[in-house]
Amino acid sequence: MSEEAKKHNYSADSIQALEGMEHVRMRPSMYIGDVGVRGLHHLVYEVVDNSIDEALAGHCDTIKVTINEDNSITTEDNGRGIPVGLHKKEGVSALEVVMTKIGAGGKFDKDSYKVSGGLHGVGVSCVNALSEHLKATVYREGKIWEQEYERGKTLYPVKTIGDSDRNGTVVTFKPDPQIFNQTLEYNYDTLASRLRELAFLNKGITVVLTDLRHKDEEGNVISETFFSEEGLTEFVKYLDATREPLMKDVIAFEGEKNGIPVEVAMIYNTSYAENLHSYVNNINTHEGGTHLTGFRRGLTHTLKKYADSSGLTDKLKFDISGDDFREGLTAIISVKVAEPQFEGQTKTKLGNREVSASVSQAVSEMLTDYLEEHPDDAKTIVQKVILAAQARHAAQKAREMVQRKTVMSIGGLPGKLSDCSEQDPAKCEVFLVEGDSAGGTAKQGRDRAFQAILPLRGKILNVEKAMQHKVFENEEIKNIFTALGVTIGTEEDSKALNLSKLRYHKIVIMCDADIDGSHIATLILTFFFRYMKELIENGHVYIATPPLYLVKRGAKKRYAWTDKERDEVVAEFGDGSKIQRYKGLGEMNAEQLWDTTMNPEFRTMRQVHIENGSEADRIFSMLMGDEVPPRREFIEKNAIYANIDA
Ligand code: 0RA
Repeated sequence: MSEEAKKHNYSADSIQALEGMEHVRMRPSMYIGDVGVRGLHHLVYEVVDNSIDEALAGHCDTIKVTINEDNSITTEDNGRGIPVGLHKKEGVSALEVVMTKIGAGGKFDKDSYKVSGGLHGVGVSCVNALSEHLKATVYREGKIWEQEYERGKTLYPVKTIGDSDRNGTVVTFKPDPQIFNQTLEYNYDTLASRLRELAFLNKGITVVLTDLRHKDEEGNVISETFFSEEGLTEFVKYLDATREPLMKDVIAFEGEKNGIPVEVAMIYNTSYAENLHSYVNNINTHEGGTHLTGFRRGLTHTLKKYADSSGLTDKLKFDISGDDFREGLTAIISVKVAEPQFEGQTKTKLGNREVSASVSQAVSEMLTDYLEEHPDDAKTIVQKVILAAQARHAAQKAREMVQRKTVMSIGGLPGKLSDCSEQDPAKCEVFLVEGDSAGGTAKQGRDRAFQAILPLRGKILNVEKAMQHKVFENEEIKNIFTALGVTIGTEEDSKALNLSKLRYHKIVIMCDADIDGSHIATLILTFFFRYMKELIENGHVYIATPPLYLVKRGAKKRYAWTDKERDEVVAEFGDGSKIQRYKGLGEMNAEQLWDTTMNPEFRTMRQVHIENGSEADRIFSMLMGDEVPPRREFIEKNAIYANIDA
């Protein structure tokens, strides 16, 4: 308690509440992760999670989220409504307690576990503390109740503003610019993919997202409704929409095992990628944990037993490894845990030991039944697993080759790499440049002290469609591995990257600013996403943004990155302006490339990060898979989906 507080003899609890709210404002990232784009969006998830809780308790079936014109957010649900009666201990309305007391968590009774939860499950009071203004409207007990706040401070006691026979909670909040200093603008797609994910994870709930900031081309309001009747089964189908399934049905399980609610859905497809997405209390556990271990164990066990008893593996001369059972597998594991222990770097790894057995049992049960009832599918899976095992043996050899080359560092670097002289990786950058000619320009233009250039020949291998050993045998890919100094774990079941010898902390993809260029950038990104995900997760991957135009008039010249910028420059320079459109990096000379794209003082680079793992997986499979039309449309619409300027 502060001295000031003691002097005024406030009640201990109200001081704690105040200090709690103030603490959130002083250390916001402790509560919402960061004060950038992520934290901003996290506020929405925090409120929505409370509505999801109401839905899971059986009191709510519709949640509406609206991005208002001024980038404030309104969420609305038809749950019971936040209680408004007198909170005995605090002496004020329960609504006020929920909104202004950190750790009140919304629910007062501890008997039901908090099933959903944001990054840290901190409650709406935290959103309130970080909003310059918030209004809570509660429909309950035949009346409409209201209270408003500024930066978490109550503006007036809870009042009634009318009668109503409905139930529910409406919260409108405007994030505080004093806290969110990076951006206050909500990204529709970011919210849409999280809300879609929530609808899949919690079937039967209707979630509506509306954007009132602008209209679409036809003048209609932008709005999407997410609703899933089948839950995870549908989620798997959605993720695999552009992959070719190996079986007709999604294999699914839903039930309780040792008191832990477990839901699993999976399907095999013809690809070589493993796509496991796991959730605990609706939180994506990027780093996995005991539920994922349980899934793997159950899967390997059951399939191994089946394969052995089927006789199909009798002639196999080598062991089948865990990985082989997961090639071409897309699966979602969702569990609900009363007191989840989150571990790991980003606190997204489930630590609760007991969960492993529950999931493993659920998977064994579900798979055993399925294999018995679908002998044809069972045979297809086993054959696929055998093929994977054979390919893995070939890949292992190829991988060892890459490894050996990486280990011998002297003379081991690829001949095409123009290395920098600096030795400290934290200060070094490497540009992956499309084509030898642009590579030449970049080599001349760079600052050789800390910038290295690795030219790549034309289109690099599409790893989405290639088997692992082909990937490791590919010259360009081998060059990337050796140039970066990255190796892959050789231990069974671990394809973990070893980044300790990473030679550059900034890896910059530099391609032409046209459709072909973005296709190549996407191929490289796909490779990083599937084979070096940790590089992206650790923020090492960037995309260079070369300008599209050079506008000249007399001695004046200026670069433009968009059509709008170009028009503005032309307007400023006036009649007689000459516009040069850069069709590729090759059209720039070394000095221009340095000035616009490589010089850290003036360039803008986009740092690549994975916003939503399952959505990223779906997009890469769509972009790089067999179906051409959705890919073309996407590339034309988005050029490259990376964000955040760096
Ligand atoms: C505290 C207790 C109860 C519900 C809620 C809070 C609640 C919070 C939010 C936030 C958004 N929508 C919400 N809906 C409900 C339990 C209510 C009861 O026991 O009647």
